[in-house]
Amino acid sequence: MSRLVVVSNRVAPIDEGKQSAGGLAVAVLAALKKTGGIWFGWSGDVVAAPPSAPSLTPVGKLTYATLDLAKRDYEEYYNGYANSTLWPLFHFRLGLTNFNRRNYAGYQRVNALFASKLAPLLQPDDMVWVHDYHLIPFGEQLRLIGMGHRMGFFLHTPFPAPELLVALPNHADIVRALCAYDVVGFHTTTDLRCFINYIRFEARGTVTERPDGEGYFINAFGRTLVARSFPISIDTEPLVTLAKQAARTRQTERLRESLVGRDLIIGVDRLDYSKGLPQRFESFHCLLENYPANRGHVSFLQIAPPSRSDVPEYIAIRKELETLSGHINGRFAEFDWVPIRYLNKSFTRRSLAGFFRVSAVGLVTPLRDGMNLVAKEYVACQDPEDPGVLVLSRFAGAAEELGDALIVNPYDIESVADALQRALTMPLDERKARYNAMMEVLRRNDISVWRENFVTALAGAPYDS
Ligand code: GDG
Repeated sequence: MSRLVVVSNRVAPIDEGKQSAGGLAVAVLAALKKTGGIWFGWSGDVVAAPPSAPSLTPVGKLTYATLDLAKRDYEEYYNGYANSTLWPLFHFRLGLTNFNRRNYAGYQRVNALFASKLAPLLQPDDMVWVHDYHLIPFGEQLRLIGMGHRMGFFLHTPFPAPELLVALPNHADIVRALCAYDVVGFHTTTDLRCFINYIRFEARGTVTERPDGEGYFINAFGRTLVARSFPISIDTEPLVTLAKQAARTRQTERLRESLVGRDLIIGVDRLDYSKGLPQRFESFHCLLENYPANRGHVSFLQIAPPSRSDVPEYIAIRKELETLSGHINGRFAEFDWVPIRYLNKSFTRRSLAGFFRVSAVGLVTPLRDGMNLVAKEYVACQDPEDPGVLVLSRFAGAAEELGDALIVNPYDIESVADALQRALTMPLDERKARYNAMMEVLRRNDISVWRENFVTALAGAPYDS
């Protein structure tokens, strides 16, 4: 079996006892443990003079290989091109997309630097699996220095419609870099279609459906590769078990007691403008305006740990949410009831599982999201005998699979309020039917299926010959 080498922007050596490991880390680790290999990327540290070689931490058959970033690289590559150019553009937010040549050069420079540091660690038969928008040029850079390995890339964000992508000054370079991989994976068929449309109509490449139906052969920029959707998922069964246990913890009990018979709506998101939080707060406001019987009887718990706090747009959205929650609470709160509980901090996975289980409604309303794992986690954490209802944005990748949620348009504030009212009053039979249908999907496609499908597609490379 070939060794797997995983490359992602952040590598956090995982303390397995810790509850905070996210789904991706769990999935990647399981694969790495099976095949042995390397997990390579940024350490998360910014230093004045980064060491020239990666720091290597062997754990069994797996080696963590991490590099520190210089301040300038952190600014140009990470805060700059990755998070101020590609992230907003890939989330269809042209108005928030900042472009300058300095950041683009920094992005290319760090990708080339990282590729040159990984190359000496590679063995001939290794498969290299690169993750996310920070590292699109990584594979091309590896090829430029003579690495002929099988290389795959998975995009965790949406892929933008070509009409938006062409606004990026170096769009052709970015797509050419994607075509340096042997397999390019997206969450949804919508993302895949956007990529295919770019290849057909902008790059003038050819696209042929694979005879086995598993994606498409792409011929472009002098290469042949496979493009396919691989909807990421969660570690379903362990989460079901965790939620059952978490239902009885002291913390979950305290949350339940604090509700004194009221219903809880829950949202859990990184504090990011892609998650539609202002619109979500407005929708809850609208629920209280249009359905006044909910006043004093329904609370909304929004957990939003801060992220990317150095980027101005993230500072702005934080302020906006503070103003909005203050305004809504000021308007409706009573001496014994606060409508919005807005928390800028993170909780353990166990705590979140307990909170999800207690909540009558999971409110997941991104304006655009690659998949959105919270939607899937909320469903998996429900009590099968008395499940809550998921209200889900049509613009989350998860909506392609979770059609039994109440699907909403997050821009349409009043219709989201209507959906919340419907969720809060939904009969048990309907709640169960929807829950069972969604659990069927989550059991069929869990995180191991996602990982196996991608690794199998990569093992079949090269597709050139
Ligand atoms: C990107 C894409 C795609 C959140 N708060 C806490 C916490 N979380 C966990 C959630 C979930 C994860 O973080 C967030 O995943 P999402 O998928 O919802 O969103 P992004 O962070 O934007 O992820 C997204 C994903 O990559 C995977 O490809 O689905 O579209 O944007 O697991 O539970 N975990 C803990 N405490 C918190 O307070 N422990």
